[in-house]
Amino acid sequence: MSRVVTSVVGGAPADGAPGGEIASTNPARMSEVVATVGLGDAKVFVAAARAARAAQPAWADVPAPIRGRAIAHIGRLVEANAESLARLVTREVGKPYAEALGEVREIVDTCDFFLGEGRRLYGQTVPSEMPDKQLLTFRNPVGVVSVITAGNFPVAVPSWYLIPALLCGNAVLWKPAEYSAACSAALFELIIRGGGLPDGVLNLVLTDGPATYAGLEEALSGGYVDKVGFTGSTAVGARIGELAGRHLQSPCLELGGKNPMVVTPSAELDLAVEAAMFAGFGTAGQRCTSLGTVLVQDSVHDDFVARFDKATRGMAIGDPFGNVVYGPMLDERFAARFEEYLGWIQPHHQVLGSTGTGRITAANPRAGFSGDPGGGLFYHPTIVDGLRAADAIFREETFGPLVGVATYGDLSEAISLANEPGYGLSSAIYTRMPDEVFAFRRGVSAGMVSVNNSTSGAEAHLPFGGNGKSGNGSRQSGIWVLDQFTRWQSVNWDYSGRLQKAQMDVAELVPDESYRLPD
Ligand code: UN1
Repeated sequence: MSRVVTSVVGGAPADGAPGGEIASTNPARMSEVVATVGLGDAKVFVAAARAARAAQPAWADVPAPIRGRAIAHIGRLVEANAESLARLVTREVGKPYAEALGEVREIVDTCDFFLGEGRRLYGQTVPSEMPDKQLLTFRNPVGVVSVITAGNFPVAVPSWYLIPALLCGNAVLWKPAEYSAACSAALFELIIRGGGLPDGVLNLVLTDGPATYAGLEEALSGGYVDKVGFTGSTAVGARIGELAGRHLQSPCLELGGKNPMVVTPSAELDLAVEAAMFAGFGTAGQRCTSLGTVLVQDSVHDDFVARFDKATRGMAIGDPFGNVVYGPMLDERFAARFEEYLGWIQPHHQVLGSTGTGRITAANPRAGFSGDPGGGLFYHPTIVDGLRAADAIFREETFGPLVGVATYGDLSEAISLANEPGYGLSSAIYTRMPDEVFAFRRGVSAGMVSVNNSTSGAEAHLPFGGNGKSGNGSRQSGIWVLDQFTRWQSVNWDYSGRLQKAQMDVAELVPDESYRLPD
């Protein structure tokens, strides 16, 4: 069944499609249209920001524990609709159904965490340096938050922004990826209905990249947006950061990754192989936390690569409603870009992992493929061994089912290779040695470190975010994201009946500095 989706501004669906109409298709069966998307233009973006601006003060007046109740109800409604939302995720972006269910679970986990935050959202009472004076801190909502998200996690990652932003008393406009518009419209509906949200508190904006940028620029200049959250590529994140910076705002940026996994001689190799497969090829390698390069110590390289190659050749790929490790690419533009990355393979590389490279077709088959590859955007898993630090495949994110392998001698070399590409999102180390764990944790530039686990699969209540080309140091999830969606206000209250001047009118106790203990 195909549906029609449009922007929703101030509670009303936007008229027409000033930005044009596009079809969001099933990447496993490109002939199947999942939704017809009526795109808005920059004006729609600005109208949504203004609607949010108008709705925000009344929303901030709703007591935080009551906003927490709204989040609780959203979580329950998402849970009640988990299977149909997961099916839609699988149909629209091709994520295997088990993973899609996990993605929906992540929304519920996020709601479960923040429903209680409505009863906390603590400030502090702080002692003053003067008598009859109290110091207090309050968290105030930022105001209007504009959230721009990618389609590889079309519902979970948006919830990391939307749920805490709403809980904190902000109004939001959400611009999801066009190719996951049906999933976004479904989540939007669940949040609005589950939360009983007043019109304008959450707005949905469906625009393409240029209209989004133009709309954001205008909304920032007009003073209708106070905070930007963006998940997507490093290149676009840099532009968004530049734009927000011009308005003295620090955005919450969650960008790309070139996530390393270090395999040391003490590693349990089969466990490391299993993790490399899940981290490298799960979601067809299209997570920001996907494994980029395995850094294997010289002495275990051949053994690791032989096992990794064998396991990858045996991996199930195909229909995402089946029992597969991965299905199709998200969308045609990701498939096209992945083909460019495959063009970076050089003669000094050894390509392993499948019966071919590139798109899986009848003429370029993958042994054991489940279903008919013809109509979908399915790609061979590709292991590229023999990477050198100067290679593009080593240095750049290669969003798709491609894992590089390089070797190292000692751990300090592994750490410097891990940091070399300049990203810093996730990382992993396989070892049994505690000293190696702590040396790696300390030396790696990543915001997230897994020990004997995959680079992907972060839990919903730990700080999530990166450094360097992966982000500007902002963190999502758990208590840490509250600092993105609130601003601290400090209050001092003097009831002494006189003007007490800080630093000047303070009592001084006189120490006897010359005192020494008798021998
Ligand atoms: C992303 O790819 O943008 O840790 C987020 C993970 C997921 C989130 C990934 N929970 O892989």
